[in-house]
Amino acid sequence: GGQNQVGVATKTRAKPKKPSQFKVLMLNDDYTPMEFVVLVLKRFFSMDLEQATRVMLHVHQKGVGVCGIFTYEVAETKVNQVMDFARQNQHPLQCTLEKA
Ligand code: TYC
Repeated sequence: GGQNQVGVATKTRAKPKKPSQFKVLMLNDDYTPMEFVVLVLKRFFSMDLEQATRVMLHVHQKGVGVCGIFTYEVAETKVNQVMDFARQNQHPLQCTLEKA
C-alpha cells in the first residue's frame, strides 16, 4: 500500500466487511408434533419454553418462521443438526437457510 509515486498516496487497505448473515427458517408440515418442534427450538436455538412455543405456533399458523440469524457456517450447522435430529425421530420437519 501507501505511495507508488511521489506525493500520490493510494489506499490499498482491505475494507473490513461484515460477514453475510443467514436466516434459519423452520417450515410447517402436518405431521411433526408441536412438542417436538418446541424441543428443537429449545435444544438448537437456545430458546426458553415461552419463546419456543411462540415461534412454533407462528410456523404452524403462517407456514414458515425464523429460528435465528447467523453466519453461513453456523446457520448451515444448525440446519444439519435439526434435519438429523428430525430424521432420527422419524419426523418430516424441514429447516432451511436464506440470505438475510
Ligand atoms: N403443524 C404441526 C401439527 O399440527 C406442528 C408443526 C409446527 C410442525 C411447526 C412443524 O415447523 C413446524 N402437529
